[in-house]
Amino acid sequence: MSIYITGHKNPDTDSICSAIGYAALKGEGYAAGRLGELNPETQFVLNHFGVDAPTLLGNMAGQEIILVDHNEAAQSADGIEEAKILEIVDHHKIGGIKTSEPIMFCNMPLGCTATIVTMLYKHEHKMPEAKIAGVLCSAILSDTLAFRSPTCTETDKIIALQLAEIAGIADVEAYAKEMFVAGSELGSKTEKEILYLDFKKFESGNTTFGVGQVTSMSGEELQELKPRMQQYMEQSFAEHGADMLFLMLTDIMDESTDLIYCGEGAKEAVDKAFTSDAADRTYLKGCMSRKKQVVPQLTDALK
Ligand SMILES: [Mn+2]
Repeated sequence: MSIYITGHKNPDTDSICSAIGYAALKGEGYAAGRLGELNPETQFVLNHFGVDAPTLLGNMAGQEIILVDHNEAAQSADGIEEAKILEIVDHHKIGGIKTSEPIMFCNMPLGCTATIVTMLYKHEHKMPEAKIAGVLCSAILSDTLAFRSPTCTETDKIIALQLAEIAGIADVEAYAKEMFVAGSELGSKTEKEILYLDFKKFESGNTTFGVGQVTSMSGEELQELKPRMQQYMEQSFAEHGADMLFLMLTDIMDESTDLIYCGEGAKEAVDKAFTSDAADRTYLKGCMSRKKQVVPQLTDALK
């Protein structure tokens, strides 16, 4: 019987891929486990590299277990309090798990657990085989938003690029984009669901305005969405309870936002708020933050 290595419940790509990568390093007697269904992004990664999904684990009471990408009982397997934790490899805050004996506990403030797993390979003067390198690299790209997240360190980037080379990922940027597109489920959502994915209302003077934000790695996906959302916002305008509606279509790869809007006075507000040189005044290069780069400007313009 194998000792299972598992990430957290509601697993993300790092939780699944770090378990797979660490089980491959540990070798015979160890297997990767998971505590929930694979999300579409992770499914894409495993298909891409031809790697099997880890075993779905039940109650782990009385069993030996290794935790990756988490160290809190609330996020872990049912029965974890009665399980024997052998090791923990993680990059989160220390969350209160106690053990009765000393264990290998490797926690580092890096962007991804898969980075630490790769460091453990290096510690044994090894590197993962191609398909394992591929899933570990994918986890780093996922957790760091392809090196764009403020949590990403130089170490994450260096290791991801080393793994990419082993895995034969020629263009890391292009691969990350493909992975994020596969993982975003915008295609299956209604216009209303998309508008309310991340939507907040604000007030300035006597004007109530709503600003939604959709973030995507795919400029094409956003351009397809643009006319659909414009039409939906105009048709359903009355039901949103705002004088103006704005929707940020934020392209992570291009580091820009395309702003669509409707409501009386919205165009004037946009013209006043943003001094974009682009022919289309709603293309905002460098704009990715609603909180810092859109709401204060609109608030001022509407005063
Ligand atoms: Mn992680």
